[in-house]
Amino acid sequence: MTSGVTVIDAWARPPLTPTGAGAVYLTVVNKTSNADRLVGVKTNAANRAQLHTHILTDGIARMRRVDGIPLKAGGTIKMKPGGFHVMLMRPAAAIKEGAHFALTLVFERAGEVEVQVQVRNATASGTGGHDAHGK
Ligand SMILES: [Cu+2]
Repeated sequence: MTSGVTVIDAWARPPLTPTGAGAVYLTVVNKTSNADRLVGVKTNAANRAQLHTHILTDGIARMRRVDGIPLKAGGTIKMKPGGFHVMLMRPAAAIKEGAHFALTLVFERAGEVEVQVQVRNATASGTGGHDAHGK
């Protein structure tokens, strides 16, 4: 399905504790000439998935749930540590390093876009991967 809205570089951080929440980071690319809006997220890999952002309040980063994330015509949404992310509440035990799972993003205009998410090391920065450990 070529909706004109694609998702690239989707990866997840597994929960730091067995009962904790995981987070997904990805980049949405809008190749259409229409503005859109990311309004929801679905996955079988967690009890619940939510769109979150980080807000700096008095020097302390806090997470807050958002109803939607605007996507400009020809624009991108970059989800990365410290900013927008998909929060996985009570993720499945299978969410561990090296695994993959399916995530569906719901857009107001483009509809549903499914993406495969790669689970990386919890301490990975998001660039570099395993090789970044060596020095
Ligand atoms: Cu969060």
